Amino acid sequence: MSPFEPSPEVAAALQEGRPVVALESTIISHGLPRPRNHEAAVEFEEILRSRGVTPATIAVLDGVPRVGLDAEGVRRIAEEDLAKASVRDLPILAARHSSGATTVAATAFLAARAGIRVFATGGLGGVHRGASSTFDESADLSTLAGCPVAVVSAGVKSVLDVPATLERLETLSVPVVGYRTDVFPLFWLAASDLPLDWRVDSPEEVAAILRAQEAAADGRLDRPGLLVANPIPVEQQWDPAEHDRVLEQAFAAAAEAGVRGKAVTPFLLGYIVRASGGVSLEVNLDLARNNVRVAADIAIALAA
Ligand code: PSU
Ligand code: MN
Repeated sequence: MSPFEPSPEVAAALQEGRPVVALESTIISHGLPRPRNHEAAVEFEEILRSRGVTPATIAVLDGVPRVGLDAEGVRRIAEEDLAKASVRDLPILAARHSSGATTVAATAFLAARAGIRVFATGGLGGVHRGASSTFDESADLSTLAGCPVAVVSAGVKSVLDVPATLERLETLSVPVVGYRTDVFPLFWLAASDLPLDWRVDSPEEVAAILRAQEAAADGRLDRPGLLVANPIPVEQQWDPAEHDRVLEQAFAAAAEAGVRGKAVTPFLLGYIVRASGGVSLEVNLDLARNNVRVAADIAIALAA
């Protein structure tokens, strides 16, 4: 069995050197409520197609890692109760012929092996608050250290320990660039007080960095990716006071419910959507669309 199966559309685009952008499925399956999740999955693909970029939504269906889904595959990731699958889960799903929605880590892993160099998501996983005792740090970080993919993300969610996440990315030698920003963005909010070393202002600058990374790697594929931190435009961000208030409630609810491990992120996201009266969901969709657009521009620059 092939380790992954590119769709005919994705295979043709890669073969011909046309731009391709990978999209993850955990955000659809576990990060957004139904039925908006299906609309979002379709819309992200449409944004890419409207710019001449081939979408490669990635998921494991019936044991086969799929790179690029058809309409039925997109429906399945939105409507079925799929396992949340990180890199370590891929062989288990394959052995059991099971399906799973891929996290940023698993999506980046499969994208890199398929030859896709640009990936759009909402927010990268990171170091959870309290990680110094729970050890809860997303495999998104360590995986990016060994997968040559540019991940366009609106930073990481403010529910995480954001300074610790940036420290870990430094330790793992994953470069971080701010896209038209000097500070790290906070998912629903455009800016944190955490400065970044590097700022880029155009997709061509990102493409140049990706080419330099490739040139420096001597053909190796087990090399770091790139985190492109792309803030939501400030006029679209969530009200910061409301954000702080709802987050505090969400942490209290998670503690009370005793949620742990990989259930934490979906729990907090679901709670926050309800407690914000849906406002956080609209912001989440806006920042994800914004990331898809920037990823398209980068993929086009890279293919040029
Ligand atoms: N951030 C979001 N929405 C999400 C996720 C992150 O705003 O749905 C998902 C991504 O798939 C990410 C995963 O890879 O959560 C990280 O989960 P964990 O912390 O369990 O590694
Ligand atoms: Mn975790």
